[in-house]
Parts: sequence; structure tokens; C-alpha cells
Amino acid sequence: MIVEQLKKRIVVLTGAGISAESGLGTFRDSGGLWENYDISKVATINAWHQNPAMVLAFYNARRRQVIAAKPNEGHYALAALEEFYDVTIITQNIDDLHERAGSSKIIHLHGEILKGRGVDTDKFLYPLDGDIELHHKTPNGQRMRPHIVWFGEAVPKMEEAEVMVRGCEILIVIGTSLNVYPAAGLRYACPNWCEKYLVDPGSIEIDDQQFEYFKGPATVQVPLLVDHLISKAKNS
Ligand code: BJW
Repeated sequence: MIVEQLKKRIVVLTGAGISAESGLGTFRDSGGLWENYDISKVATINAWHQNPAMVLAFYNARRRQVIAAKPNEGHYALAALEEFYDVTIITQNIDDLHERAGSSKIIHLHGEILKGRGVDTDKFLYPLDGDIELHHKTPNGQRMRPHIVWFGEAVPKMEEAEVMVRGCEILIVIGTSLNVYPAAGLRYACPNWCEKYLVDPGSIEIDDQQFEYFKGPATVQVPLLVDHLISKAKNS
């Protein structure tokens, strides 16, 4: 056990890849979600305005998948890291698998599928355990929509995320193609002396030689990386 104040600060940026082995599809891999759906029809603010029924059907189906999914060894390993480090997870994922694995500090950049909000404000969020129907309203009478950040919408948690990355000593990037901004740009915010690790089975071309690449699936590589970091903490 390490005294709270002496713990090094780790920020972990996660993407769809960490939940892939929990059965939740990624977006851009072969067989990923965007191969079966047209992004512009389901994950943009324009799509919501033009065809809310189609957007709701897409997210209702994904909500059911999330509810049925379970955290995997990657999620659990990150939760275990908290005994030795001050860990903040910044996730682009809308699932709750980090929470269910036991991580305590989580910033959801692209929203949370198990929450709904009114169309005019994300100030009030409502827990969801089932589908949103077209006629559903919030308690103050607004049409209910999923609490998701679509293309073309601002990313409200970016500032909070950037502050965390600026102050971190170790940055870990897991299971993201780094295609979507502004999330993908967060890696540039960390101090240039900070330790950096990347976990991904693909061939991520990262324009920063300082990243140590743990190449392979999250369920294998995240526990290995976490063991490595815990040994370092114990020996320091
Ligand atoms: C494994 C694995 C295993 C496989 N283990 N790994 C700058 C330049 C160009 C464009 C822009 C820019 N800045 C903004 C933009 C526009 C746009 C954008 O980025 N477009 C790009 C496509 C170019 N960005 C936006 O619109 C954002 N908003 C914004 O910028 O607002 C500005 C604004 C200000 C003020 C007013 C108004 C506007 C919003 C972005 C919202 C993204 N939303 C989505 C969908 C909603 C959530 C959902 O439905 O789930 O979020 S898109 C989708 O992509 C989703 C994801 O969170 C996001 C990232 O995907 P991710 O996680 O990287 O997944 P994949 O599939 O790409 O990669 C998976 C990885 O896992 C791969 O590397 C695999 O190898 C790996 N993997 N198995 C470990 N077992």
C-alpha cells in the first residue's frame, strides 16, 4: 500500500478496443460498427434532427448490448492499479465497464449510454435501464435523447480531461485508433518527460517515439503493463 499523496498520477485514455473482448464492437476495425452503419445516419447531430427514430433504435440496441456485457481482464487490471497509483481513466467509450470493474475516477468524453438527457441541455442527466422511445420526455418536458456526444457536437469534458493529462506523470493509451478529435489530441497535452505506453493489437502509427508499445489484445497486454507498473511502484 502506498500513501495517497505519494502515488504517481496516471492518466489512461481508453477507446473501443478495451471493451472489444467484452463483446462490444469497435468502430473502425474490419467488422466494426461503421461497416454495418452509416455514421452520418446514426452518430451525428444532423442525424438526430433528421431521423431521431433511427438514431434511437441504434442506441437502444447498443444499450442492450452494454447491459449484457461484462468487464474483462483489461478493465479489472486498471482498477487494481489504484492501490499503487492515482489513476484517472479518460474514456471515449459510452459503456460502464470501467465503473463495473471498480475504477473510481472516470471521465466519459463521449457520454454514457446508460444516461439520458433533454435535447436542450446536458446539465441534468437521467439514469436509463431500458430503451428511449420517441415520445419520452424529461421531467421538465424536453424530448429525451441519449447522453452521447455525436459528431458535430462539442465535447464538454475536454477541459477537465486536458487538465488531468497536463498533470500526469504516466500516460497510457489503450484500444483507440486515435482518429477522432479532440480526444486524439489529448496525448499532446502531457508533459514531455512523462512515461507513455500504448496498448493495441493493430498497427497504430503514433507520431511519438516515446511511447512504449504493448502490442496485443487488452485482456493480455493491460494486465502485463499493470504488473510492470506495480513492480516499479513497489521498487521505488
Ligand atoms: C483493440 C482490440 C483489443 C481492437 N484490445 N485494442 C480535427 C481534425 C479533423 C476533424 C475534426 C477535428 N476536430 C474535430 C473534428 C470533427 C470530428 C472528428 O474528429 N472527425 C474525425 C473523424 C476526423 N469531431 C467531432 O465532431 C467532435 N466534436 C467536436 O470536435 O466539436 C467541436 C465543436 C465545438 C463547439 C461547438 C460544436 C462543435 C465530437 C466527436 C464525437 C465522437 N463520437 C463517437 C460516436 C458517439 C459515441 C458512440 O456511439 O459510441 O464516439 S464516434 C466514435 O469514435 C465513438 C468513439 O468514442 C470514437 C473513437 O473511436 P475509437 O475508440 O478510437 O474506436 P476505433 O474503432 O476507431 O478504434 C479501435 C481500436 O481498438 C483500434 O486501434 C483497434 O486496433 C483496437 N482494438 N481490438 C485492444 N482486443
